[in-house]
Amino acid sequence: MTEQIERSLVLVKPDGYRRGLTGEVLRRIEAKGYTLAALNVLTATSEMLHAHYAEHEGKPFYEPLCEFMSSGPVTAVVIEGQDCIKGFRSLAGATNPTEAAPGSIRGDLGRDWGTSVQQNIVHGSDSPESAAREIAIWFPGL
Ligand code: IDP
Ligand code: MG
Repeated sequence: MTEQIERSLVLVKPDGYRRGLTGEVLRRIEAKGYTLAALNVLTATSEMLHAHYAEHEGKPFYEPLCEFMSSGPVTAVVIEGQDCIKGFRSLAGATNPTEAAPGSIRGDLGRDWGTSVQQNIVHGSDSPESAAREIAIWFPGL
């Protein structure tokens, strides 16, 4: 049996960047055993974010989410490894940082700051289809 290489798009969100947690997130990804295939620090455009979060269009947090995500630099990362989509979602923990389990990135490093959008440090693709779609947005040349 050979390893089935899967790719996921991870973002260290502006809150994670501002708080100096980028290295800690990358450390956890590497310690888990996934590899970094591409990495870029950038401030995303509104167009990129509306495309990235298109599935949430119409929800009350959609516009605040796109605004928050363009409020400062993010680190976009393509990670690789067997089942890394599911594996990174597990490393990240539940969406709500108050409820995310201790041991997870959001559980250990995140909290509710009273903002309208949950600031939960990281994004991770939720399916192979989402990963392919998202990687094309953040790394058009890859
Ligand atoms: P995920 O990041 O765990 O996949 P999604 O449901 O895809 O969660 O939501 C995208 C992002 O939107 C979340 O990471 C979080 O920052 C924000 N978000 C999701 N649901 C809510 C909500 O009910 N209130 C405020 N912000 C939310
Ligand atoms: Mg999601």
